[in-house]
Amino acid sequence: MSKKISLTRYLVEQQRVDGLIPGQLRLLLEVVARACKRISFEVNKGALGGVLGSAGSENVQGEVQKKLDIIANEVLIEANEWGGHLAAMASEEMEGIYVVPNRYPQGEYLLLFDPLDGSSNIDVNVSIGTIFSVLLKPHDHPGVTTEDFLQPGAKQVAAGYCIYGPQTILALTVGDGVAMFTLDREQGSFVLTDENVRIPEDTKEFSINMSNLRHWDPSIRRYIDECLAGEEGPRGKNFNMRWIASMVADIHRILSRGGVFLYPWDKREPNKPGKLRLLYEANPMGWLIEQAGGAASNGHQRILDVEPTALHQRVSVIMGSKNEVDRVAQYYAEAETAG
Ligand code: P6P
Repeated sequence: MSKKISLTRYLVEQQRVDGLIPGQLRLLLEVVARACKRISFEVNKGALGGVLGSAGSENVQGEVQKKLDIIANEVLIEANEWGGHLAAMASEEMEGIYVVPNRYPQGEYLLLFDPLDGSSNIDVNVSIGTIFSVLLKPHDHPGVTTEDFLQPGAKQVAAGYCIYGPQTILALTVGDGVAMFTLDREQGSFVLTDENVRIPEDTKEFSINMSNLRHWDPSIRRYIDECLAGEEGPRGKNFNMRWIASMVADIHRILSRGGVFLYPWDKREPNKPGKLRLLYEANPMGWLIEQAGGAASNGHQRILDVEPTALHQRVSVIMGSKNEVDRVAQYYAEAETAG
């Protein structure tokens, strides 16, 4: 029977070995994991816990909030505000930043999260998840402001997600590859189940919402049409398609077996670069994908190099198997050259 390595032991050993995880960051990650465990238990109650359905309110994005959106957000705030490792938090569910109250010690980290991604799937029992990103607060001034959060994804010091599916699995990177931990419900702890996640550079599986086809940029249309043309077409191979409408679930599949995920700009909202949020969806997922050997682009540049200008700004997302992401970027470049 192989020895079970808990998340705590993994983080302690990573801290001891390579110093990538200072004590305060290790504490923060353990608190986030405990909050995700609590969210998992709430999600699993479903109708029995009275947690399904709409909360009768809208979030800053103008989206109807589900009861579990609000529960998950509150769990993360309450779990993280007293520990002394954070200066402030930002959430998809809150318009402004949440500064740690004065009654608690202030730390040096900033925590950003989408507390429950894929909310439209909650009421139909399809996988959903929590996405989180950790930044260091700039040290050049006292206090903390919204501008402190506006750092490119390349500045993250930790990123991960917790997927609430048939298993509850935490995926994590601190810049030394991607590790995955499965929740052992009998012990109530996360156990290391994959410590070297790798994405194949090639794939035969793409992930996009096909109902938006008529709205896409021509470069996206060209890429998908070639996938659909199969082995008779220019790609010379047949493709499969998956779309779960939960970014966490689609990205988890890609980290587990390869693939390419696309949520590109489309002409339904021409003034918005895309649907997904840069700071607490695309950046953490983009770093995980890169750390597993994949690529993450907005079609024109590396997602982690995008300079943020607003807390809830959106971005076009193409991420997964490197050769497919590069091909889409090549099509955008060819279109720009052709003018
Ligand atoms: P659509 C969930 O609402 C989300 O933000 C992502 O998790 C998911 O990939 C996407 O939106 C689904 O969008 O337009 O297919 O419903």
